[in-house]
Amino acid sequence: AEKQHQREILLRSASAFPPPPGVKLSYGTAGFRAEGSILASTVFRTGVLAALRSLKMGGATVGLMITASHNPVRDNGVKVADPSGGMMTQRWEPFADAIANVPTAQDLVQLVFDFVKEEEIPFGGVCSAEVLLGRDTRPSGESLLEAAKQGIAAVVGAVAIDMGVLTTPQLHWMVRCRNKRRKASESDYYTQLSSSFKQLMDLIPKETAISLFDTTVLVDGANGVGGEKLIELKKMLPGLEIHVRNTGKDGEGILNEGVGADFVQKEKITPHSFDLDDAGRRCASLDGDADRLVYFCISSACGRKIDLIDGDKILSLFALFIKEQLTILKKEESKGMTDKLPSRLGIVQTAYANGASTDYLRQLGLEVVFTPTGVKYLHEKASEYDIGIYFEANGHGTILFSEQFIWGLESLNIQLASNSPGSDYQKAALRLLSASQLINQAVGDALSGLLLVEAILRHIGWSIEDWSKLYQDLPSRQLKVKVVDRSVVVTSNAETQVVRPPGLQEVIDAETAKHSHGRCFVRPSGTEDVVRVYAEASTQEAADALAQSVAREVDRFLGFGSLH
Ligand code: G16
Repeated sequence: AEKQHQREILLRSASAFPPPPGVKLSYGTAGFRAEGSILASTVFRTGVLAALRSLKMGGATVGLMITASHNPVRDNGVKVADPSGGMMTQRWEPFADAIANVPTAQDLVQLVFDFVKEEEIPFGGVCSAEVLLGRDTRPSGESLLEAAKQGIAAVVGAVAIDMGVLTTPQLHWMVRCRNKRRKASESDYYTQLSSSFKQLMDLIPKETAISLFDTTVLVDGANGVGGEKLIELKKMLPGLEIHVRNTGKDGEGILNEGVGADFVQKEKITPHSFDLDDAGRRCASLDGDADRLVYFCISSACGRKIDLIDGDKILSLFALFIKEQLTILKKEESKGMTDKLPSRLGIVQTAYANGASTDYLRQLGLEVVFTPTGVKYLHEKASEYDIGIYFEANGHGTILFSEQFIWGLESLNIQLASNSPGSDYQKAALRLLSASQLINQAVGDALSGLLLVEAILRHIGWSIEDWSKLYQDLPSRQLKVKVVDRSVVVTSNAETQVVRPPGLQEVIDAETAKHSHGRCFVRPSGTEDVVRVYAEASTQEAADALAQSVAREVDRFLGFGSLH
């Protein structure tokens, strides 16, 4: 009887959300994305999926976020966060694709019942489920949220909790904390970030604490949710002056249009509201849902041109800091206490990482590994280490600390507090503990990343120029090509080689060979309807020429012939 009741509810609700005809969606790099106007059915169905995921995980809290992050304002999207706070398991992606594309409500019910049986999900009201909902500031978000709620309500026993307008990383953080039975409200998030930031500031060596450090950072909020949240957070951060621009309030501008981390990183020019008066200042840019962060500095003589400090350089800064603390802990004198601390440090990058950054990290003696694009892949790889630092060049990344490492560090801290309180070792241990509380370990988070960068720069006493000079990026260029069907491009080897269509890789190799230090790859985007082209070479002209010639080849193989 319960099953019949469940079947009827699901059928009735699903009938109210027919899928748009002729549209095929894929879960992609970071959930479903398309024009907001066609997504109601997809979001409804993702609501059903999220509730099933919670049931499968014994009623643990799952997250559902409505955002299209860096995409234009007309787009929207939806993705699911697993109980760990990370991305939904990839094992469920085929089901996500299937449920989004199944044509009728009857087919949907059948698909769900088959899946529930296969996955042995307690279905039909025998167990409860909980889904936290969040959305960014996109105008289509409100009605899509309603669709998500109805999808969740169509699963008997499932409860939706609307957390309101949030950054994507805030929602992931809340899911993670709730499942760890920790405080998980938005104000708890601000409290955790601000108190761990203050702890790090208190641990700054005296020599650098008194230096003439510029305490101001100018932040481009991408006209999205990150700006308003940062304004909340900054009230709790004495000693750091954060000036937020492009908050999206009062008609200040359009989400992600000429602003934001994606724009700054791809175009390498100033976002709106930044000009030559800001030359030499420390500037940062968030993306539309504040899961990406890049820094930049306006050089006085060059118009809108900037010195970009991308995800690779943020990663390098984090790696330097962590390595320094581990080196202090592993010094001869403290060996008896620290040699049991598991501390394998791993760095995870993608093919977009600037070659100079990988060289730099390897010169530091660090282990660097590569995965395909997409936080879900980097995160998974980074979690194999005691400390895993991952970043995409576009500014998406974080640091993961294993539970064993944190336990080890906590017990070490207790020992040090009684044996050598206030020693360098104890401070190093405390810095690592504070960093682990400051950085959002659920997912890359521009707000927590910004605070960690600010604390580390202050710790080392570096200006933005010092940081920028850590190594010199190889000139690079990224382009997008509109193609008829991007799914025909298949890549291998962490996306550095094209396997299909046949012949394309040979052409890329031939073009690349024409340039000194040339490197080039193409891959289908998982968030936009384009094929992306990345090229690197020893001069900017050569990187531009390589990217353009390969873009023309992509167009010749797969496109509309518009680049010829
Ligand atoms: C998402 C993913 C990132 C990825 C980016 C671009 O970012 O979370 O991992 O780098 O899309 O992906 P693609 O090149 O496949 O379009 P965001 O900030 O848009 O959520």
